[in-house]
Amino acid sequence: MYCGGVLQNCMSRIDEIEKEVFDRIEQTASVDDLEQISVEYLGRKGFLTGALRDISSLPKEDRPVEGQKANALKIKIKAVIEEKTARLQQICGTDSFGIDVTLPGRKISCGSLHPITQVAKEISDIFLRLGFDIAESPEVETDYYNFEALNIPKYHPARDMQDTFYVSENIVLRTHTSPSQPRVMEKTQPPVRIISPGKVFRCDSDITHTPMFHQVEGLMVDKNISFGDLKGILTTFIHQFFDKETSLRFRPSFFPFTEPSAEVDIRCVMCKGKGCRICSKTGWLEVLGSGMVHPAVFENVGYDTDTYTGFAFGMGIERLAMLKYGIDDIRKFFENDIRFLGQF
Ligand code: 2NM
Repeated sequence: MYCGGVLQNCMSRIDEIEKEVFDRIEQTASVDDLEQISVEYLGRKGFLTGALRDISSLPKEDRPVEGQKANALKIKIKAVIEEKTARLQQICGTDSFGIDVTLPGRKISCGSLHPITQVAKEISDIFLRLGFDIAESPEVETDYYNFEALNIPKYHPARDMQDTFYVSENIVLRTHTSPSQPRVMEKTQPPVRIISPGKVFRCDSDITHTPMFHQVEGLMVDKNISFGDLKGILTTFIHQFFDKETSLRFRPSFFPFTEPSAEVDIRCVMCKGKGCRICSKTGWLEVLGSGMVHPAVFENVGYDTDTYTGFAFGMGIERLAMLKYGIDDIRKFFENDIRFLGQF
């Protein structure tokens, strides 16, 4: 029976395609190859598309059977390629958008406390363990609490426009955290044991001074409080904040609000007393000011100076943080460089 070249050709081509296409799919391990096979067989100029087109030249009665066969094959090739593509993408970790889902995730940095906040907390914790409470007060303060109540006289250089930020004639940005102390004493009778951490402001700016910095000041008032109590509390503090081997000395000084007054020095943390640039060759570093509260301060708040005595002290948080961590420029704390801040 004459079967015609076209029919013969077309039927054998579909069978042939079926035979070879699945072998090719089976043998490849690449998504790109699968894409290529898809184009070769199912694309507009593909083998199977060509075979389907040729069906129109078959005898009418054969067309439905051949057409179905070719269409079924087309669907099957498509499904097998899709399945294998998905499997390969899963193995090599690329999703359908080409994103490699096996890459490690990007780190979400969660931030940390500012070193000054950390050191303020460390200082506060030491005094909290020694029985002190925390007393805070306004950053914008009256001339009375910032100076007058603390026995700082009208002509004192600290009150000069050059040193203090004036908001108005009688309102200043506090130059120390001491004003919290007459504020507390006015309202509470002894015993008083408080520390006051916070921001303070002075017209000053160089490598060791910023116009805003932080202080912790402390006050202890009761019957029979002596200079020995001051030495004991501050020695304990220094040994806990630095380390137990740190030597310290109390050096006579002057503050309007204390009498007698003493500065506390520690052995230089850099040269251990040999003398270096950090301690200006003295072997000692000044870390805080202190003294027995001046009777004039007690009179201002209505305390009986025959019954009560007390000591007070003050320290700069930036300075302590710089000494503890070996930081040479105070401005680093305020530049907000994450490479610096992230180290603490
Ligand atoms: C210092 C040094 C010495 C101090 C005194 C007072 C108060 F209110 F009780 F009088 N508060 N803080 C004081 C004493 C502060 O800072 C260097």
